[in-house]
Amino acid sequence: MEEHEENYKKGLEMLKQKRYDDAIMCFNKALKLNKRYKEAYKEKGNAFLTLGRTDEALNCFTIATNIDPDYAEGWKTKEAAHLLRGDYDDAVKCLENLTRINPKDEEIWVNMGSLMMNLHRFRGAIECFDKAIEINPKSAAVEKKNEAEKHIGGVKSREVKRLIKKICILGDGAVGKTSLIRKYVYDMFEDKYLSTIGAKITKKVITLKYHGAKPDVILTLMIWDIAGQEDYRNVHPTYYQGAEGALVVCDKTRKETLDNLPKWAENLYNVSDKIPIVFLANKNDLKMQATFNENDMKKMADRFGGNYFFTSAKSGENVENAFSEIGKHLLKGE
Ligand SMILES: Nc1nc2c(ncn2[C@@H]2O[C@H](COP(=O)(O)OP(=O)(O)O)[C@@H](O)[C@H]2O)c(=O)[nH]1
Ligand SMILES: [Mg+2]
Repeated sequence: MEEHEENYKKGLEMLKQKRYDDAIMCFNKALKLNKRYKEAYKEKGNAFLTLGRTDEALNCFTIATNIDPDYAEGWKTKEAAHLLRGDYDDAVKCLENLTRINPKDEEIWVNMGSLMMNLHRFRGAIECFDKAIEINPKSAAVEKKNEAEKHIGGVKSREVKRLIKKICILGDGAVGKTSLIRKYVYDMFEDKYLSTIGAKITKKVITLKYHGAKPDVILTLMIWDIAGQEDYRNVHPTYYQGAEGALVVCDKTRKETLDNLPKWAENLYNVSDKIPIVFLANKNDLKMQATFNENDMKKMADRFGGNYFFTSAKSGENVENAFSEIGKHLLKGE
């Protein structure tokens, strides 16, 4: 094996052991020996991405795809980096390259169409879905195309303002975060699971009508859910980056989850600005097993100037209200 390959292999091993800085060093050595080593650029980018250093990651992916514009893996990782940063238009461009490289890949067309839907580029989305349907007449794109067509029919000439905002949902394991999102949203955003940082993104579109006084608002909430590693000391900074609001959840049947709420909030504020937080005491349907009361919750929320709700992902109690409350905060500056 040549020396640059050896360093590359070593770098992969370091990645496996989660020694990201060491991995970057190995990839750098490999790249010194072979300046056009696209795989090494891609993996170096992945290491940066995992460290939350998205600018440097993007730089690596860009070099990799410049070296070889037909390098599909390079475009895929670049797309993920753009999604993490919320550069959705740039993510679409990566997908365009992937469709150029693999024009017969149904999944890429569906992904691109779905992303365009999120950006309210409905006509572009329909074109993508058509391609997917051409490849596979039974594609999931059939349903999605119908949805896109409905949007085009519905918006017509009224002026609308379109916004995309990221919020995240925090709290100890098993308090009901994922259940709350499921209750609120059915439209999973491509089930976009970002394994490097252990997050899952779900999309919900809310339309707010002002009846002529102001333009209507179509607000797309990108809801980030933690998957695994539900420990406030262990959350990837990228998870918080760019969020404009947060739901911080505890479980009414477990007092310690309430005691942990301030830690979640403080941990968030270490990375983000002082974005609005709404606190939730979930599982309010289990009245007999309650371990704290409204006063405890109010005291906690007051410390952070946040509102609070008692919710139940089971009965649906206050679920809509909790998300609307965050929505209201998000629109304040608009
Ligand atoms: N009774 C009741 N159970 C709930 C409620 N929300 C979640 N659960 C249950 O609590 C468990 C953990 O929920 P999950 O959403 O996975 O929690 P997460 O780890 O915070 O995402 C699951 O068994 C849910 O069915 C609720 O409001 N009431
Ligand atoms: Mg969960």
